[in-house]
Amino acid sequence: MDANPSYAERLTSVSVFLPVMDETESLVKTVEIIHADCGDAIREFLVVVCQKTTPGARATAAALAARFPDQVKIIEQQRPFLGGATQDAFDRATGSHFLMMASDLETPPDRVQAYVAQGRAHPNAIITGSRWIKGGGFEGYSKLKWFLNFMFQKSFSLMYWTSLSDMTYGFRLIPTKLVQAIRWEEVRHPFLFETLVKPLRLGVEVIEIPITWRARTEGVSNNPFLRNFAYFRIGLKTRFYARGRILKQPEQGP
Ligand SMILES: Nc1nc2c(ncn2[C@@H]2O[C@H](COP(=O)(O)OP(=O)(O)O)[C@@H](O)[C@H]2O)c(=O)[nH]1
Ligand SMILES: [Mg+2]
Repeated sequence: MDANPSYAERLTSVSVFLPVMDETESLVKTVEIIHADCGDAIREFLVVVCQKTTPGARATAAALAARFPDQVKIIEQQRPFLGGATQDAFDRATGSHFLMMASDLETPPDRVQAYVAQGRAHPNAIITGSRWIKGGGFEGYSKLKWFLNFMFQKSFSLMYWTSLSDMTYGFRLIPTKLVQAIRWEEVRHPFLFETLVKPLRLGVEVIEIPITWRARTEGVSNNPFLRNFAYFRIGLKTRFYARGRILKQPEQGP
């Protein structure tokens, strides 16, 4: 495969993606913690709401936008589901890097400063959270999901011949130009996996940092259990894609 162009020479600013369905206190806490820990590095918080977002969550987002008018931007989602919400935010991001996370505290905001530090040291890489390496973990995850997740990670790390331990956790920092160059397909949760396997196929460096996942206490998941099996499709397809099918624009010849 050809060498990749550089997607970011430096980390200058971060666009933080916050999708919202039913989060209120969790959303406020997320923004407050990131703002206090590494506010200088944050260009914007892209708060994405959709038709199903509860009135309480919408009011909370509006109050945050009033409190942090220069940073909090509210986006009305056009494409469907979580993957669609992320893609809508990709189109609007102006920071050098894009931070994918959630607003339900299952992507702990007090770890964002670690992403920023790693991103500064490795601006052209993806920094991704791992629940499977030393220092990371699961709290309140179902035993069955834990086992299936482990098997899934092992199968795909073999298939992609990579030592990565967690390819499905949607807590990751990616150069914005990279996410804007890729042709995305999934609109539901498997999109979280797509944002890892497509860059991997392009040969982008991926660095893991340990994160402990803790089950949310506010609101409910929007990903029913059986939908987890849909993750296979994008993983299998992408494994055999050539570069030209992953990128939006064909690359210029030498
Ligand atoms: N705007 C928007 N946010 C969503 C959508 N689906 C999920 N989210 C949010 O994305 C985050 C992750 O989703 P969640 O349902 O917790 O999935 P899980 O953690 O994989 O079970 C949460 O903060 C949700 O509120 C969606 O269709 N639109
Ligand atoms: Mg969640």
